Amino acid sequence: MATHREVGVGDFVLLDKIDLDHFMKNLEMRFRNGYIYTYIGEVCVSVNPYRMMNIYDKDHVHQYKDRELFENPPHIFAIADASHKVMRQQRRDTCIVISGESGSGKTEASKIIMKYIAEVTNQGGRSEIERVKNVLIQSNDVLEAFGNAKTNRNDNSSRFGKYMDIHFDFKGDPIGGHINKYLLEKSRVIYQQEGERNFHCFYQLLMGSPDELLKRLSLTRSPDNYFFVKQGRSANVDSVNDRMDFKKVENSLKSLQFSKEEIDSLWRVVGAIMHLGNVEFSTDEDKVVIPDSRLMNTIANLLKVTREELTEALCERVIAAHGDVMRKEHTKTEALYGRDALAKAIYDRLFTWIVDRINSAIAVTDTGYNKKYDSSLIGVLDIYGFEIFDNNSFEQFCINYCNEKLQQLFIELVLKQEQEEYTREGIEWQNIEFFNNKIICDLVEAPHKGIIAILDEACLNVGKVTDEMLLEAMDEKLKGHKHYTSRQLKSTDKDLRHKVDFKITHYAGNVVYYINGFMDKNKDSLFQDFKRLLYKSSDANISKMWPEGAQHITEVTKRPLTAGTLFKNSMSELVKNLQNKEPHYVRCIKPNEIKSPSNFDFERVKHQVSYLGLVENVRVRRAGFAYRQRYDRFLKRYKMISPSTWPSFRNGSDRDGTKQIMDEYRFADDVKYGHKKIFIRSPKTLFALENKRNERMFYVVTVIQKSWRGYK
Ligand code: AD9
Ligand code: MG
Repeated sequence: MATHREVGVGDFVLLDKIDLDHFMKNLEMRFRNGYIYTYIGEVCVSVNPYRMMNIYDKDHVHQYKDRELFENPPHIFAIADASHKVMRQQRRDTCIVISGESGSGKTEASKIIMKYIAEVTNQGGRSEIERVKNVLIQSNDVLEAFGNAKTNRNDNSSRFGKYMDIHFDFKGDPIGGHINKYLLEKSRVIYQQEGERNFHCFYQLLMGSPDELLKRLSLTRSPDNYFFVKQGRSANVDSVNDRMDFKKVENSLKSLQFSKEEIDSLWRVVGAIMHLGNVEFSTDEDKVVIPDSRLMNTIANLLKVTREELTEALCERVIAAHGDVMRKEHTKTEALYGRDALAKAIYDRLFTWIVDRINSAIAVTDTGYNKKYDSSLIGVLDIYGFEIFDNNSFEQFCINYCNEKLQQLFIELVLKQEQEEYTREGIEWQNIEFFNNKIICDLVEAPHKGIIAILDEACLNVGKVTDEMLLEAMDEKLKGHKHYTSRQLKSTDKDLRHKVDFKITHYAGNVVYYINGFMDKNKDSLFQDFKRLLYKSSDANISKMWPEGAQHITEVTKRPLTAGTLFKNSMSELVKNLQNKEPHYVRCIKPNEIKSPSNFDFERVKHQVSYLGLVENVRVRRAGFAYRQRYDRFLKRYKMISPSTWPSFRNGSDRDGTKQIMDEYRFADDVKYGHKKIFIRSPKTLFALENKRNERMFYVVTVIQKSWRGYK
């Protein structure tokens, strides 16, 4: 058994001294002794253990079910339970925001939360609820197969953002849900850095599918034969079992009510993409041609389009000018660009289609028990973590911006609002300084002069604006911004290697972005020809993925929003959505870069603790108060511990009743009385109150039992 010292404190608020040093000592001691969770009040700090922990079984579920946070050692189950309890008892929508850098354990945390919720619900064993629970859990396998990949940070890195609402009926049982996905990193379909892989599904298909399916898709088992999946030169990953995962995904697809035809379409699209990567172009009398017509046959068969039309769409485009329709042949570069854009787009549409299909399997129906209008929900946010690679492009820019937004939300909800509450309640308060990253969010998203706006403007003139010109425009508008540097502005900066690098000082560290490709990825355009081609596919599922292909070439389309602006809008919607719910936080920390269960890289962890603002979080909690509650609720819970308030308090307001209890127990020094709420400084006081309440409950139950016995 570990002694108290080895365990450290389970809530950082209880530290003797609050500074980075003491925080780190406590965190390290707990990690080294196998305690991966620690609270800051109601925030759960989690350190990735990089090993299987024996703390998620049924006994643990039982231990945490319907308990208060402080009644048990810190655990993510307690956060899930708190969220479920608020939702069930107060009928309020709640959310659990999981944040932390890439590989810190967010996705695992979200799965543990879902597993807990599945374990504690449906005690009545209703079959429809059981189905919903299975579907919610199995959707993970499918989403991870198509949306996760091995990166140099994490063998199972989420390459899309996921926000999942789980709806509950009045009994607190899950009746359905909805998944929102954010920006899939589709550039991975055509390119992977050294040491990385394409999305898992490609390797699962190659390694795990039966011979018969592989033959139908004209594929061979070896990833080395396919350009789109071999570039990272790391198809085999120790921690990943593609063969088994393929079976898991197939089972899950069936449970999610994908029909046989749909599953068939899905793998055909994945196969077609791999073949597409092998398409080469050559020139014949200045005309771009595809020498390998067998390959074209294969792809056309898989996508159920004609070989002629597929070849045409890859080698030329149809343009409409002044009402005339003309054909224009591609150059070889354009053809290659088109091929890659097509592969990315097909995959992206496939992923969207999969999410839509899952959503229809888990949709809350408006019949019988499952009435949407009286359901409440828990939202679980698991998004890609902050990341820095050797080469950072538009995707990292979006991912890191997303993490800035979440950090901003944390500051707003946990630090700022907390301070504002003290002011509102008339409680004396000393301000705590913390770094507010709003300035970085503005750098990216401000209208007209934020990076996304400047990029959008450049994209209006794609082809005319060069990378250098774009960077000049950025330098012009962002000159003097503390968090922005470019080579032009500061040629001595050793981080900036290329002429077209720029650097953002993010809340979590410096990231150098290579601007090459930003405009292209932001504009995200695809030749119309491809859209029409796929819309005409005789495969109804594929055709459905391309509705705009129905449009005639001469129909004028509005300029679509850019990828950057769409992402910015979706982030702003996400934040608004989360703000309307009672938030619960899990802050994940990555202990080391080598995926080791025993290595605690002190400096790396310290860096994360600093940028996450965790010490400030403790200060706000402690300089403030560990617990606050409305007087009416407080009295309802604790009135049984004093004869003057039990069974009801008649000598004044709820505030007077609360004061009566606290005075009686000599807790007055640890308490402040706000306008509507009581504020208790130390969790120890709360423990004492809870203990009294438990004693009293025990006494009451014993008396009742005795009286029953007498009755018999
Ligand atoms: V990313 O931003 O999507 O790249 P995450 O999601 O933060 O990242 P993930 O949950 O995928 O990280 O965790 C990375 C790996 O750490 C997992 O694949 C597990 O091998 C390991 N891990 C994380 N949390 C736990 C845990 N609670 N127990 C055991 C864990 N292993
Ligand atoms: Mg993840």
